[in-house]
Amino acid sequence: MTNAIRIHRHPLSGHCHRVELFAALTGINYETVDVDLANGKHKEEPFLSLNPAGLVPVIEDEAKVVTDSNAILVYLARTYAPDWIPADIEQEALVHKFLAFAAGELASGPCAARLITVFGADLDAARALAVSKRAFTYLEDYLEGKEWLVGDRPTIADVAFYSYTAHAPEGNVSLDEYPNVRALLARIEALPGFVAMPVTKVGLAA
Ligand SMILES: N[C@@H](CCC(=O)N[C@@H](CS)C(=O)NCC(=O)O)C(=O)O
Repeated sequence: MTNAIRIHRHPLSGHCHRVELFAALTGINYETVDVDLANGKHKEEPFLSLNPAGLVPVIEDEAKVVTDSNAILVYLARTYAPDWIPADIEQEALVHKFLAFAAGELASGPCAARLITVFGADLDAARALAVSKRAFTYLEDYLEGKEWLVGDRPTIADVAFYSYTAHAPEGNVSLDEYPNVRALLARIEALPGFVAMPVTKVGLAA
């Protein structure tokens, strides 16, 4: 890597934050480029040439363009921080399971709940809260006796878990009943290089 990686993002997007967090934790040289989602800049050129899906985050690493937050985590880890994906195949499979969990349950649970309170999205709040409860109940049980989601050190699974979980209260999702989940958040926040996403004072975070 010679030049800084460019992370095209929105500063209040958890999908974008997980990419920035990973770059910060691993010492990858990066700069952020804010995309004006409110004025639709992600649905027009030149952004659509980077990502025809019209979604942030996107990274540019020299001539390489990578889209989708979890795909970006895999790309950055494989290229610059291989310790963050386990070499053991069963453990790697578990990492992919938790990336899918972040793209599934966490996206339709706490992420959706927060889209309603932070951005006024027209989504089903009751469903988002129910999905969140199922997701965090599962994680709470899974994390019993564990320090990290996979193996004995942080991986990209923990990074993908972090942003929408930490900011769940903004979407009226309480983490009070999930001490193991909160302990994992605290472990991630204690890692060298950790960067936070700004808190929006809405929901239970008001
Ligand atoms: N699967 C994608 C989802 C990304 C995503 O939903 N990005 C949101 C911001 S959090 C976005 O760009 N929304 C703009 C829109 O839907 O028009 C990823 O993981 O990167």
